[in-house]
Amino acid sequence: MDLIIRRAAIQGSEGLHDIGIRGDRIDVLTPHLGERAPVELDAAGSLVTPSLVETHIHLDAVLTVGQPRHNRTGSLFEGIEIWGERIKTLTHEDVKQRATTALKWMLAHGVTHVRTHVDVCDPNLTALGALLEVREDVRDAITIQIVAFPQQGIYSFPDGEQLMIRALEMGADVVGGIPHYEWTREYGERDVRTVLRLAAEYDRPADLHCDETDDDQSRFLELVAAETVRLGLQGRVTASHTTAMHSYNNAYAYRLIRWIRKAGVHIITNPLDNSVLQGRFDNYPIRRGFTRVKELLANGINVCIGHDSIMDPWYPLGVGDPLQGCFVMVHYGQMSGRDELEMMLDLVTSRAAACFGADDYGLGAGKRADLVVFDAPTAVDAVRTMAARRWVISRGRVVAETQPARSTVRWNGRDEAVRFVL
Ligand code: 17E
Ligand code: FE2
Repeated sequence: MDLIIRRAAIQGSEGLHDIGIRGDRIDVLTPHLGERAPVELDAAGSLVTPSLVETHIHLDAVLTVGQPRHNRTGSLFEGIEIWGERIKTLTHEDVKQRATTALKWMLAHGVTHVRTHVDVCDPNLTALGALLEVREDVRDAITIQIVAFPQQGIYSFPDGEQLMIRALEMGADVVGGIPHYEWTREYGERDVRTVLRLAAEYDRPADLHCDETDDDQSRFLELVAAETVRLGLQGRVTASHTTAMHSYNNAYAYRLIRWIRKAGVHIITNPLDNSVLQGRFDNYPIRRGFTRVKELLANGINVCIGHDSIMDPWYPLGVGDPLQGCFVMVHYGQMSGRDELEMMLDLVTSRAAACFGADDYGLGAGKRADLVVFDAPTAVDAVRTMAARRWVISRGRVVAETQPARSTVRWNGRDEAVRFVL
């Protein structure tokens, strides 16, 4: 063995396990591994999971908060306006530097797979050029998928369709879209049809920003599902945000959810951004503008959580930790039932990996050794305490390490450690 993780708690298994890693693969999981390895990590009863998968982030925009100005209304639309100004001053180095910094933050939180949108509404495709290089630079630790994302619309921006095609020719991995933001309903329909046609023609997955609005009349997801079925793309298509679903009437939502299931469309919800972006045009009571995660899951649809933004025109906070999305979702989506809490981590691990199409992912012999050791004994504790990622392993190598904070209280004249676990 090259690396052994000892005394790991594993979701769904009784007792502790040793995990033996040879090269970039998990070789064996067993209660006790007799042999030694040059690197041995003692999980000491802490949770070990497959690494985290970030399915939705805008790496071209990360760390631009306040440039050239802050978002005063907090709306998605002001965010897009500000970004439309900032994109004009993008340089290759600027994008590479910010994206790389954010990727390091994510890696330290256990993320080894990242799907990033990159705005292609730029005749120079500056950000795309930079992120294609970043994708290669980080390949040994992080697998990146780049989505050609038409932020201003495919038909509401000059030569939008040509830019999408150029981006795919240059090497974008995934076809993006934004039907609800196109100038008209008809342009929005063309947006969806084009995205899925390109996905079929170029044999790439599709991931559209879809119905990210509080407008209950924004109903492009049904067309995404229909075109997915018509073109035989089941399992290869993702709809991100889908916040309008919050506001649909129940009869319509019922029908739509059955249709999404039939089409095998993955749904990505972005609790961090959408908790602050949605409902900005409401008087009290203010809608949450959150897609129907409970119902989607109950109907067998694959749902995962994306971060969306780190310190950009849409969301001024963030440290690149997918667990923050889980934490907010528990509250905002009222997913505090015991079963819900226990599966929350899956929305940034196994479910996210299914959406991403990650190869050889999981905790089993023969799978790639992409793993996280949490400073917490269970998945619920990990989300509750936003536990430090003690070690992150990518392709069998330790790529990040965190020293957890240790608290003591002075209690009756003595120092006493406080661990925040039962
Ligand atoms: N662009 C968009 O259309 N929606 C978002 N939530 C972000 C960028 C972050
Ligand atoms: Fe997004």
